[in-house]
Amino acid sequence: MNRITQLLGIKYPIFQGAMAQISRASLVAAVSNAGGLGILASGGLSAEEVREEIKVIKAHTDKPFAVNLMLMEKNIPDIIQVLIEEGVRIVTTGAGTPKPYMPTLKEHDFIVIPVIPNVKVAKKMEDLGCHALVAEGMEAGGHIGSLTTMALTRQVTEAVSIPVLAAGGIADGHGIVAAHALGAEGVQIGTLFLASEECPIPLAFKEKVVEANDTDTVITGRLSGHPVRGLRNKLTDDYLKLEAETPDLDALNQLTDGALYRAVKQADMETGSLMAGQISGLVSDILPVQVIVDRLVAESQEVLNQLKIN
Ligand code: TUI
Repeated sequence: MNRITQLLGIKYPIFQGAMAQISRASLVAAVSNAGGLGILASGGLSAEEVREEIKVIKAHTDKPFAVNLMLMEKNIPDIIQVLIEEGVRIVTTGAGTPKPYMPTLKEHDFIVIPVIPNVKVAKKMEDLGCHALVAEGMEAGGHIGSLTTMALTRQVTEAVSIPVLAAGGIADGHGIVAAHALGAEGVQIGTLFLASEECPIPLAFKEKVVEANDTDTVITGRLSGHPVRGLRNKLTDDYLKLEAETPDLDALNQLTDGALYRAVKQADMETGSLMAGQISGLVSDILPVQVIVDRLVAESQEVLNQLKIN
C-alpha cells in the first residue's frame, strides 16, 4: 500500500495512460479489473459519448476507474456534468490547467490528478489543491513537454509533497523500480497498453508498436507549439519535410487533420497518426491486459529483490 493505492482504492499504483480515441471502455475496464487504474480518454468524444463509455465500463468492472479531461477541448463543462451524474469521482487532466474547473470539481469531491510537464506547473497544481500528479517526460507518446522522465520526475518529487506518478518511457518492472527510486509512488503507462489484446485499435497499429525499435519515434509539431511524439511513417516524413521547407501552419494542419481517426478507425498506417512513446522498442508482444499487469508487478518485485548496491 502507498498513498496512491490508498487514495484511489486500487491494488497497484499503475495507471493506464489516457490515449485519445484509444483508451475506450474495453481497455479501461480491463486495466481496472487487473488491479491498475483504467482511464477513459474523453478527448474527441461528446459528453453523451463519454456517458455511454462510462456505462460500458461500469457493466464490465466494479473497480475504480478515471476519466481524463483533455483541456484543449471545448466541451469540458458538459463532460464534468456527465461525470457528476454518473458518479465518476476520479479525473486526470492533460494539455492545460484544470484551474477554471477546480471549484466545481472540489464541490463534488473529485480526486484531481493533472499530468504535468515541468516543476512550475507541478507546484501550481499542488497549490490548486490537486491530490496527486503525473509527471510525464518527453519519452512519452502524444503531446509532450521538453523534459525527460528522469530529470522531470526527481525534480517534481523534490518540489511537491503530494504523491507523484512517473510517465514516459516506462514499460516493464525495471522502469517501475526506476520511477520509485526517483521518489514516484506509481507510474502511468500508455505505449505498452497499445499492444494489449483489449486495446481497440487495428492489429496493424499494434504490430507497428511491436516492430518498432528505440529510434522509431519522431516529434512533429514543434513549430505549431504543440509537439507530438509518434511512430515515424509517411505522415511524419511529409510533415517534417514541410516543416523544414515552408513553415506554413495551415498546410501542416492539413496533413494532421483527421490523422488520428485514419490510424485508429481506418487502419491507415501511412497517413494516420501513430502516437506512441520511445519505449516502443521494448514492447515485443501483444498480450492480454491481465498478463501485462501481472508481469509488471512480478518483474518490479524481482528487480527490487535483486538490487545490490554494495
Ligand atoms: O496531454 C497529453 N498528451 C496528449 S493530448 C493529445 S491530443 C492532441 N493531439 C494533437 C495535438 C495536441 C493534442 C495527445 N497526447 N499529455 C499530458 C500533458 N500535459 N503533456 C503536457 C501537458 C501539459 C502542458 C501544459 C500540462 C499542463 C500544461 O500547462 C498548464 C499551465 O498551467 O500552463
